[in-house]
Amino acid sequence: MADFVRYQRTDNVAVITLDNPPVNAFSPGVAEQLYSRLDEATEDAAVEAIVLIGGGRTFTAGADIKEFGKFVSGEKSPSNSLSRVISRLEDCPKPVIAAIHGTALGGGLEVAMGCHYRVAGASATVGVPEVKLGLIPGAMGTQRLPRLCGIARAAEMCATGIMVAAREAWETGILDEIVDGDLLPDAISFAQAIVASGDTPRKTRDIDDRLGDPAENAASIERLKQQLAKRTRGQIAPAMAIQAVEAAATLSFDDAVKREAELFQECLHSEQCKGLIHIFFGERAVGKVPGIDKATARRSIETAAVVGAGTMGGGITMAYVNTGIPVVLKEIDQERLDKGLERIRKTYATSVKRGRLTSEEVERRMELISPTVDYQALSEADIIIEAVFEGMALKEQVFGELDEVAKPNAILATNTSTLDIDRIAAATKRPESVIGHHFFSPANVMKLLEIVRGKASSDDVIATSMDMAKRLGKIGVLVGNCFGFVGNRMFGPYQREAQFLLEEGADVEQVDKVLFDFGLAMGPLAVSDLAGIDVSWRIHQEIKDSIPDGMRNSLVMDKLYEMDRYGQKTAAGWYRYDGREPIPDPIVEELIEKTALEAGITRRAIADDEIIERTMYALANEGARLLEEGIALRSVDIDVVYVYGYGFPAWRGGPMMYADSVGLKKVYDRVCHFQESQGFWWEPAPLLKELAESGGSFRDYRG
Ligand code: 3H9
Repeated sequence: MADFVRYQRTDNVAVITLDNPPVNAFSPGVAEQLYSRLDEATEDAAVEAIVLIGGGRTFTAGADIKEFGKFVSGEKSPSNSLSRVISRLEDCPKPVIAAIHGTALGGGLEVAMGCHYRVAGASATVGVPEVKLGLIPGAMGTQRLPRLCGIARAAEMCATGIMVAAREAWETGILDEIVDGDLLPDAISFAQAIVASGDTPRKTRDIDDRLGDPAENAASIERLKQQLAKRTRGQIAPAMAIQAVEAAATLSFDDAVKREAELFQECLHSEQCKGLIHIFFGERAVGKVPGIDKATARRSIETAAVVGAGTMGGGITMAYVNTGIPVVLKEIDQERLDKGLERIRKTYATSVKRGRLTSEEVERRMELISPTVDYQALSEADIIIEAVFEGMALKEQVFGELDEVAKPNAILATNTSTLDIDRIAAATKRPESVIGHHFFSPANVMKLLEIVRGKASSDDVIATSMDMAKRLGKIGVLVGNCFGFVGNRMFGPYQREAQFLLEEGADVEQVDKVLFDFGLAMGPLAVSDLAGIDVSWRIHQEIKDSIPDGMRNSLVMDKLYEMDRYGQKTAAGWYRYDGREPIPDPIVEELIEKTALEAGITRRAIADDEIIERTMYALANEGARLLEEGIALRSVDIDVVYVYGYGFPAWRGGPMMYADSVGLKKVYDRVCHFQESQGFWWEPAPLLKELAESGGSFRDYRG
């Protein structure tokens, strides 16, 4: 077994260093080795105090998340080695000081709280983010944290998983000292001062004067629960985290630890924990693209240009200037340009109002934008992102013009959400420099960037695009070129089924409510109103000729378009709107009923389960096609696209993981049933059939 824990002595202080790169997670063996090193330090008569520090970039990121799946599947028996070593730290007769740099997270902070004192570098952060994995702190953290910073603050930290900066952690009592100099020598001096004071080591479990006033705690927790009701809708771990922390006030330390263990196990065995861990690793997996690595050349990006100052162009401009990259913003005339700039200013003004930005910061960002109506002004940009209307002819024209003015090594990116990248690239004499950068609205907020590789896109353009996503604070997912790429190609069948269900007897509110309750950020019809019925109609015109004969069409949406009901922007679409508040509209209900009658569709009561099956299995079936065609690299890439671009609940792990959790045999059987009862568009994807018959899963499918 590798050496995960190093030991050395400096004068009368033993320095124990965790050394399990990249983040010193407590992988199998780490806790055991730490235990032995503590024995060694205890037995060494020359040692009077111990400093525990992390090697490399961080203290420790806590338990090894990869291990949890093995416990749940029974492959390994759950280990309590982390708790055992924390108790060993606290019971150590010599003072133990945690020296924290980087992050002390989850089990990492629990280890630090088992130490008698904590010193940290000024840039360190601490937190218990287990809830983001569908868990609660499970190594006595829910009991030690309130003993340091009070029940109210501990409940908030455990239930939200927020990271707390060193200074605030010091102010709330989690840290004892912040050092400005070199961490290790300062931590050693701190340890020697403790020795010199002659104080007996202070156990966190014995601190009983910081829990806070019961009435104030109750009020804070009530407020916290209200905040969480919306933010963590559907999730079980946040409430369990609060329950565990509250036990600190009513039970003895040992009994409360038992309660924490029960709640931790319940979370660990939940589907939600599986889903969230799948997304945690998925977020990191999507950055790994076969054939692209650190050695792949990159193009340097110091300046950008955006063509089109509409909603998308404005959002993309903000995403760039927020990162400090100057942007030339191009429109066809001054009026549109002014309107676009006004929209950007308005968005920033809202951030100032909410206290998220200062007016000075807004001015600094606005100064990074150079508005222009002249194509020549784009000639110095390292990357140009086109964000004009969704129409092939217009995009071809724009790329032809960009080809004339852009400098030789510039990346030419299109923000198209559906169109053929290769055709757009063919409008230039440099298709290797053309790539899709599909942002999601609002582009300055949404975390997903679908990076669409054309057949000629060069490796350095792909690698630079993936890096650029990170610089913008986004998650870049590389996908292949086809109509709608990953996200919108799947969204087509999903929307189709939602709209067919209306014609068959469901109402707008029912469909949206069922899917909202399933966990989606918005129901499909509310999304359609937000995205714009005119936009969907325009896309539909682009692909009309390629729709197979006999394909059933969603009839109502075209009629809404003809009635100028474009959604939120016209205050009427599937709903009518009072501001942004959707209100069910009897006119739409009548329209649906009339349309169904004319089409000869007999309406019936639609069960909620059918709404879930028809929409979710439509997603999974199309996702299976994307996988077998290689448009998506892995099923988790699809899941990440849906969680970060389409408001799919992360705790369900994304649509492919959801299908896996239902069981592909069942999904396949239902898809076959819908093919018989609905029509040929439900034909099962060959990959779905193959995996259903072989007992496989999307998750384990490797192309
Ligand atoms: C816990 O502690 C439970 C206990 O309460 C009770 C137990 C009984 N385990 O994010 P990065 C990997 S639950 C395993 O790209 P950064 C990560 O997958 C845990 N692996 O770097 C990646 O691998 P690869 C509570 C982990 O600098 C590599 O490390 N702790 C773990 O942007 C680099 O990660 C958390 O939830 C882990 N714990 O960010 C902390 N952490 O190179 C989760 C990371 O193969 N971690 N990896 O792709 C984080 O938030 C970030 O990773 C961190 C570093 C901020 C630490």
